[in-house]
Amino acid sequence: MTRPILLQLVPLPDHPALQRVDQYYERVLNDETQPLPDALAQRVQLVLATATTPITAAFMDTLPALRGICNIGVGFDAIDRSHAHQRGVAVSNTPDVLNDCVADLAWALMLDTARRVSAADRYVRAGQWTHEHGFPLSTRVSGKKLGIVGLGRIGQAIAKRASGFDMQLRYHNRRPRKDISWHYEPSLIELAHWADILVVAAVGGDETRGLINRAVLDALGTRGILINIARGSVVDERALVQALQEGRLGGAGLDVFECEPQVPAALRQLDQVVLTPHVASATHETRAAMLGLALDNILHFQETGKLLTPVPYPTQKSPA
Ligand code: 8YV
Repeated sequence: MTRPILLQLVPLPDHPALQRVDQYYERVLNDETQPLPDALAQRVQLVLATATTPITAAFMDTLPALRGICNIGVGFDAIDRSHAHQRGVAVSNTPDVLNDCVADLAWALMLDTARRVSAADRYVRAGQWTHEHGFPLSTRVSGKKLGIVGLGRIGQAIAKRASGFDMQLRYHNRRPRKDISWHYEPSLIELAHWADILVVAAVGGDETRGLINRAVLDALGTRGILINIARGSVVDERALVQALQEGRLGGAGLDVFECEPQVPAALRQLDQVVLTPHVASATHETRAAMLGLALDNILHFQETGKLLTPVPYPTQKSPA
């Protein structure tokens, strides 16, 4: 009997669960920008993608038998969830398994940007260190004021690590969390005024697009540091570049950008900026766990018709 197709939009490393998935689905690897032969498209029931793969309404409508989209990643802003809802297509992501790795990278960016570790490395490698010429002083992280924009599961993992650095902590969300004792700041601008370091951990998508704008950056100020491990869309990148170039912001540590993998030359030329290529979850352990959870979603869907970690449709409340 012809198995339904699982359309893979990303090459996969080996994983123990793939053997079971292959019992139920024929896996076909294709780029989402390339049309699939009609005879195959008719058989696609599930799509497996990364969190940054654009899954548009037009793409979904090339797959008449589509029943589910499983993301290898926690973000779901690249999926047209309204259209998925209209089509009755279930969507899953891989929450929790990547919280610690993403939080660790947020701290790596904070420490690097404040203490200028990468800049110091470049300085030594360039042979600039001499008896007469020492590396310029940087700024301390311990004991400073940490503001977190978006206290979801990753934001909480970042916040928990602050106690190790004796930092004061406040956060901003659309609404305060009843299960958290940390100080809630209802105003993002006020949080930026208060904070020495502002970490963006909010979900990406239309609701947060351009949330970190010029006014927020100016409130963070000339000695302030912005860290973004969420989505490039959450920060007004043009305003960020201008603030850094004009000295209105002290520094930035960025793992995500508006038009990845393109990073504006203006950002790449700034010495007070630390740049990483969207690697917050990119460890062997975490990517294996993310793939495992995505495959568990597929197997659970095969057995029950439901996904294990479903993403709510836009009209439904997101999980806390
Ligand atoms: C990506 C991420 O999944 O999980 C997310 O939302 O942004 C990352 O973990 C990964 O970079 C693959 O695109």
